[in-house]
Amino acid sequence: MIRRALASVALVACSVGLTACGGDDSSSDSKDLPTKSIDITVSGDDVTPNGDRVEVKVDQPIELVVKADAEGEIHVHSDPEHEFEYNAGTTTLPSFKIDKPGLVTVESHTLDKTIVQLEVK
Ligand SMILES: [Cu+2]
Repeated sequence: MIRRALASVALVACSVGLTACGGDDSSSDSKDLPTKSIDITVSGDDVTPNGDRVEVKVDQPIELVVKADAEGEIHVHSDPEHEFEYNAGTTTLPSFKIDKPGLVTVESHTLDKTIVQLEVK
């Protein structure tokens, strides 16, 4: 098992984000849309998936389920952006929605890797 010190989040700049990290979920109608659950596994320096595209619908609730061997942080490059912390073990992150079509990157700021690209339609 690989052990490494967690890099400070402050060292990893947002690759495309221009504004400060964080932000609240904007609530909008999501009737009829089932929650899209995405399983993420973090092990040492590896993350799975690693850059895959995942199709979601506008305003569909998206839930990230993170299984990790160490705590870390995930960033969703939507507008507004979302930043989530997770612990070692399995963490179900609060669901979020994206209110316009486009490609939204979900990345690990801890590992500086792209996890998935949400193809919002
Ligand atoms: Cu970021």
